[in-house]
Amino acid sequence: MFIKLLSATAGALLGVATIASADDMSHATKFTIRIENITKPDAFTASNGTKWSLAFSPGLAIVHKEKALVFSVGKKDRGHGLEAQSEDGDPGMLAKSLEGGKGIKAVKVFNTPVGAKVPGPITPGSTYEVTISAMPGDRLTLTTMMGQSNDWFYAPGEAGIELFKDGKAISGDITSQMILWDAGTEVNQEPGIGPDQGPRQKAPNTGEAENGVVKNAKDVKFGGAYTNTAKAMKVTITPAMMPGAM
Ligand SMILES: [Ca+2]
Ligand SMILES: [Ca+2]
Repeated sequence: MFIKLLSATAGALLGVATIASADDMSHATKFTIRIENITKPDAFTASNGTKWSLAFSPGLAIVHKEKALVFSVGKKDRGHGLEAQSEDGDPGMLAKSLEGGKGIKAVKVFNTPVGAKVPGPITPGSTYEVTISAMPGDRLTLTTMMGQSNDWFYAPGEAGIELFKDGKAISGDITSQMILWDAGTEVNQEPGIGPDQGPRQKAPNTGEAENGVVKNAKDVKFGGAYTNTAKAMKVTITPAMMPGAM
């Protein structure tokens, strides 16, 4: 009886401790993330001579503790909203399904370019900015659609980006960690002219179903030409100065 009580008490104490640490964001570091479209207008020419510009869609900044919470490479899309993010540039459903989920600490939507009054994609020269708060051990996943594709999205590897190295907040250019992925949900057409791609499709979720898996776009038809992320965007992260650091 005594042992039972003791273990119940210990369990309760542990429970309390866990909740307290999960909620204790008073020592969190604030980070500002900038996603800049560094392409030029009409920078691309399709096989039929059509010139086109590249844009990136509204997306998400997700702070998480565990790996592979948004997608798994080589696995089918989970049906939680990555499809709408990748095909239609709409992060709303993915945000809703992730919010409050196990291992998810925060989900921030970015949808309004810096200096704009209304939500929209970032066209050449435009930038999204989003702020997050995180603690050592936290990871960051960013998602945004490659606007002239059927189902391609930029994100880091499935594990996310470690926001702290040896307890110190990361800072600077993180573009090299962003990868162009094919969500495996819609059959690819030639970028910039495909009739079922974001800017031209008749309605959201239009196009031939692919029934594929999430793959690095370098391994899919048409993908190879667009996988050098550093030619398309610049992503930087800046931790806020800690109070009293100056
Ligand atoms: Ca595809
Ligand atoms: Ca489509």
